[in-house]
Amino acid sequence: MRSEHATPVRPREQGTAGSATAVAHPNIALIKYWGKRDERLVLPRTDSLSMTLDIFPTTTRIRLVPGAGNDDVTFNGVPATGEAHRRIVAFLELVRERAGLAHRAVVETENTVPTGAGLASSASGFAALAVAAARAYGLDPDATALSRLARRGSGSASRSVFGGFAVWHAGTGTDADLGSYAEPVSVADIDPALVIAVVNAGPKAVSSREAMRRTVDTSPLYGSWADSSRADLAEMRTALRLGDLEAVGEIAERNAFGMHATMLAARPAVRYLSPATLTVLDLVLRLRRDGVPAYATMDAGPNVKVLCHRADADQVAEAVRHAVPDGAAYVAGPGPGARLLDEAGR
Ligand code: 2P0
Repeated sequence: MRSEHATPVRPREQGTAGSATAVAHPNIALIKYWGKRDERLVLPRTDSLSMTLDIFPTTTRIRLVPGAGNDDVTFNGVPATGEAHRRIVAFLELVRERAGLAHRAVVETENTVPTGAGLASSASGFAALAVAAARAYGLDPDATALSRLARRGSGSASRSVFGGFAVWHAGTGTDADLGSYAEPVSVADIDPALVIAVVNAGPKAVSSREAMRRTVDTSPLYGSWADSSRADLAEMRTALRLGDLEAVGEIAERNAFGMHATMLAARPAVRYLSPATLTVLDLVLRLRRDGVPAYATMDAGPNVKVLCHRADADQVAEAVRHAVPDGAAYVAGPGPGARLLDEAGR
């Protein structure tokens, strides 16, 4: 029998929308997040900075179902299972606890990333879920609180709450949870593009969560990278403020190479870079030698994202397709932050 004491969740029907739909876009970090200092709260060891994309949105619809015994979660119509399901349910538990509302939910997520594009959908996914679930459960967070909430689903999701460029503060002090959120970064008019070079559509051998953990625990290079990343962030902010795309690219490229170096030194090593990755990295060097400012960044997978001027993006994408005929290239510009959609999906 349920009693007031048995259930810490206080039913509060009023103020709930009951259902909501939200959209969010992926982001690519130019200063990487690699390593947590608190796994449960998803607190990173360093600040990171990213550009939200204008392609590959995730749309998430949530509907509360009073009386249901479980959360029903689907991705592109396919029921979620295993770790993916567990992470969504854990996130919804957090929202329910904050809302004082016990209702389970139906969560339907549509990802538009081409299958196997190797672009993490957890950033757009948890940003969209945070916005939709907060609304459906009657919470009323401001953008900072939404970013903190999205962070609990997946660290990089804290940045996808915002459009354009965003910095995610690691958070310090007595209440690091409160201090760890993303916020927009002011950027001069640089008209950037990221060409997403998909070289391998296979699933990754090691999840980024596990790879981060192993790197922090075993890589002798980790501490040096974390220190240099703090310096990179300061320089990156200046380069963005000045609108110096070449400097932005150089800093992003060295930060990403450094992150991969920490992984290669982990025990056992985590190596995401493949021969096709190196083909694109060689191409980026050739483009630069030919006078096209182009800079590479790579995440927890073999694909390469090439930062360049928007005016050069089609040429860069064409060069990628030529260099890796089995691959694909997509051009992205800075995209919008996460937002609620109305009933008509607008
Ligand atoms: C980033 N990555 O800054 C870094 C660079 C991958 C490489 O954020 O464990 O899916 O859910 O907090 O956010 C991927 O990690 O990890 C990531 P969790 P997440 O974009």
